[in-house]
Amino acid sequence: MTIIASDFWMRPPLNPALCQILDPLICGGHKEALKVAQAAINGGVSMLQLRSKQMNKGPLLRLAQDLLPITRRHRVPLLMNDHCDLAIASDADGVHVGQTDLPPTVARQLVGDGAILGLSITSIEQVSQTNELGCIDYVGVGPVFPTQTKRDADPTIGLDGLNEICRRIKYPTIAIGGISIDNAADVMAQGVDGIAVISAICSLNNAEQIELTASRLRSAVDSNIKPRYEKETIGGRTYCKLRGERISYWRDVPLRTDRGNYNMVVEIPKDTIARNEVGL
Ligand code: 3NM
Repeated sequence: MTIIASDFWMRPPLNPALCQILDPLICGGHKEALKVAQAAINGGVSMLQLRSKQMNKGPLLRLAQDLLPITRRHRVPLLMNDHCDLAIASDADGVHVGQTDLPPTVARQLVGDGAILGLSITSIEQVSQTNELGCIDYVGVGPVFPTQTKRDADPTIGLDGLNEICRRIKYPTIAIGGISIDNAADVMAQGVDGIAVISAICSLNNAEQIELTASRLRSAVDSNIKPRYEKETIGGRTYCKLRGERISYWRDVPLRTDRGNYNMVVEIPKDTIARNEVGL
């Protein structure tokens, strides 16, 4: 891969397809974590999150600093789990916070507008207040299935819970918890934008296996992803559907922003859609 020098220092954009959460202790230490990260990226991991509940901040900072040349070279964003201070100190590309960490609004103030900010949500009850936040870039949703990796995980939401959250949340979604090559396609079928794994990759002990597993997971994501927004034309009007549900009118007005190009979608109240359908 050829990259130009200025790209090397630019923050890569969010690509939620396949998130590798790197737990250095599960990987076997600092050096092994670097090897796991390289092999996982070679296989198709599109974002990396550094997470350790046990390690001290000094060693975590050094690992983040050693990971950045690898992730930047491949234009894969590196996020810190929980710790805004480490994200800032290491110049990582963003931070992922949970429900008991700093509130997302405060995390955003700390890491700045250019950083990627993710938030974990664990139940349908958290959806409406999350939709009101203007400051996050994506949500991690789970645990979908039972997991051995997170001891204090909330109750599992299952595929049905995931499906309901995806239909109601307005942010890109990354499913997490017990995801492997065996269930990745079923998870994607619920309408998520990507998946996050720890043990499916970190527990493997050679680079070839890691690369192969990452590439299989990535294929499962790419071949099962559903379009987030779709157009539907009824009676001369074009509506915008979010994951199958009509939410607004569709306008083909391209918007160029520093986070990418979008089509403009005009939010309208649901009863207006209903009235239009019956010709009022
Ligand atoms: N967060 P594995 S589940 C870190 O539901 C984490 O928020 C979860 O590990 C959540 O892929 C989880 O090995 C552990 O199951 C995911």
